[in-house]
Amino acid sequence: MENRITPEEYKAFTKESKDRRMEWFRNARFGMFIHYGLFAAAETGEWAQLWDGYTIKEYEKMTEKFCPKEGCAEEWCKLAKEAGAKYAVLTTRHHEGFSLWNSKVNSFNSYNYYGRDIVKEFVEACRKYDLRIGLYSSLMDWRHPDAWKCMDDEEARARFLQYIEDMNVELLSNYGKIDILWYDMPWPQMSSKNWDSVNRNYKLRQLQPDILINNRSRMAEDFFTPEESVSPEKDADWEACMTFNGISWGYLDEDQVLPYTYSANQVLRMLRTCARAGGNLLLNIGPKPDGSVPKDAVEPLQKLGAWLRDNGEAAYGLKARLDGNEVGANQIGHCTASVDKKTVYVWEYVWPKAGKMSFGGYLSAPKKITILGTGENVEFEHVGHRLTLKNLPTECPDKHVGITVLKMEFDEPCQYQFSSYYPQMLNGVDKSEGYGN
Ligand code: FHN
Repeated sequence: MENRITPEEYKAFTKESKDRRMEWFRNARFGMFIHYGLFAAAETGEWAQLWDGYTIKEYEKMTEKFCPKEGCAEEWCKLAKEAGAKYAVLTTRHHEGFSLWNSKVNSFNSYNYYGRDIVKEFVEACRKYDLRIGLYSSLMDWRHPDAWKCMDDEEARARFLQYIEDMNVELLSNYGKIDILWYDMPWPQMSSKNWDSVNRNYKLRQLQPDILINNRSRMAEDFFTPEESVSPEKDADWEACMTFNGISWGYLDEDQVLPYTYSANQVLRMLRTCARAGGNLLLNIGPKPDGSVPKDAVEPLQKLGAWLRDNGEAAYGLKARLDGNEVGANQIGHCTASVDKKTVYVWEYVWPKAGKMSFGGYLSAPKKITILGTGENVEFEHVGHRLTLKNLPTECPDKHVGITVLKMEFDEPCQYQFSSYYPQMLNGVDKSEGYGN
């Protein structure tokens, strides 16, 4: 491979442009993951080939049931936009090894079977709906003859790494500007050295100088990817990727999976955690064999989008990366805050019917409190460390999902101390036990 680079040189190369490249991502907050592939036709999850024990030849029969309808990518992106997503990531080739584009490297592809370049359709739909574009690329492959031999056969490893690289070069050369390369499942190689990630990623970055690469080629790269749990990375960019049901990334029968499908409220709680801790949520849909969006996901996404259109200020954009007790709310709500902490957004999950509510621990008083979704002013008083909101509407002001955001504006950064009336809770408690923090 020409013009190789050392890990140290590569790190310096990516560091220099990182903040510029990451700016849109750090403001985006919410993306839609789309797991589409032959596995949709199995209707038992994207690992069907392995878990259900198909041989490669038997699994190829899925091509008979897989039937992408015209415009399916447009359906995904239209819904993503309506849901308030700012970017979308498509599985261009999952572990099954079926490429959703007109690949000259991998003949097992959607163009050769159906005359459809689905990656092209997806990219065009993203641009139509003003979504940033992410392409998912599985390192693990259940078809290629060298995919496992490469563990202990140097020639097989060279061939397999070249195969993966050549497909990624196609993806990053033939479809215009791509914003994210989303690697997945770096099996069987257990190190970036064995994947030759530094040099392969360096080559790909020269094709797309602004691209963001996730941490799944066994290197930290631009952002971490906690999966199926919204677990913030303390001092790094991160994106939590979540199924819509806690069971499968690939399509499952939309009627049977409905009881497990997250509600808009559950998704909003994930989004609030991301906004408070400086990360993104990549929420997945698993389209049906014909590419249709599974109906169990539609209503929650539509409600989510309606809520974000009224309250997105509390979620999108750079926010203070708050931890512990820097800024708080109460037991029935949690908050996010502007970077300068002069604006605090309290996301009240349950609305008090008594017409009043208080927040302890506020050492400073806001100059103004409004209901974000309606702009309505809120009466309040500040005595000691306590904010008491008065004459509140007895009906929940948010009509989308019942989560009302109170926007509190301060002249100076908000001064807050949890349990300020009981400082001994913080001072005297042995924090090693995890209390008082
Ligand atoms: O094995 C895959 C899985 O099918 C899915 O694509 C997720 C998405 O992050 N990644 C791998 C499991 O970590």
